[in-house]
Amino acid sequence: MGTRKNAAALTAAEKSNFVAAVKALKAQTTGRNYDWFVRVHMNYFGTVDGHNYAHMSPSFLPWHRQFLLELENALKGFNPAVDLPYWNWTANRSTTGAPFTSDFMGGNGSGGNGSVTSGPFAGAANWRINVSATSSTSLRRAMAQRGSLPTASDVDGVMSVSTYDVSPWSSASRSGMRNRLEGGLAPDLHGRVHNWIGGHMAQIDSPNDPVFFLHHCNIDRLWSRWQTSRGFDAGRYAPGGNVSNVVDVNETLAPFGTTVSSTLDHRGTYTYA
Ligand SMILES: [Cu+2]
Repeated sequence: MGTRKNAAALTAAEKSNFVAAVKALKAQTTGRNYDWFVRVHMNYFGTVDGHNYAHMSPSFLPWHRQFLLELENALKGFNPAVDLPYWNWTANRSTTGAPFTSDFMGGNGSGGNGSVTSGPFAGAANWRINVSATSSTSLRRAMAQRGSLPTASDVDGVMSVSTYDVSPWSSASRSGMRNRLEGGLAPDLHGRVHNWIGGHMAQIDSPNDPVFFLHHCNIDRLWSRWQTSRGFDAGRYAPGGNVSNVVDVNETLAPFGTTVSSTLDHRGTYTYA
């Protein structure tokens, strides 16, 4: 059983182990390597076979939960002690503090939307962008230029919404927790953070930036917090069935082959510290 920790609380060894495993997955040349995860996120950004599996739909949360779990398992193949850390952006709000330190995620891009200049992912020689919506071969960030990070009271407001999701089950849903957490509805906890980092994080190939996984781990932690107070059972997901083109609780999350219901209770696989 894994324990996912706050990135700001990791030891030096935990940080270097995580970076080493991520780089080993990037260097893997076959199978589900790092770039496979980038490609899957790009391919599933919009509609596939009539379903919005990954974004702007109820299955945004279970799809990304499974996406993270499969990457975490791949990292554990290199070092079983590695767990995904989460970035709590309500507490760590600086472009130079955790997790953006030179021993972990590295810092900002240079200039307006330039290449990251510090840390293990700076420059194409250290971290080459191979699968992308744009032509840059080095990781780019443009931090703190677009919008602001959500606050703890923004989070509390979303956590207080008891309905998981509502029709039309999209970015047009006018109430429900999921759309407020994902970003179609204020206060938009998830999308704002992508835009605040900018660069690759603001594109459909956002997993090219390893901080993607720390951000989504925090989104998953917030869903887990919501589930902790309301239940991990299938009845706390919606829709329960028979909505065409929407992934209901018993349907399969492509391309993973797991059902939504199998992702709901993660407590036998990992917990949050
Ligand atoms: Cu995202």
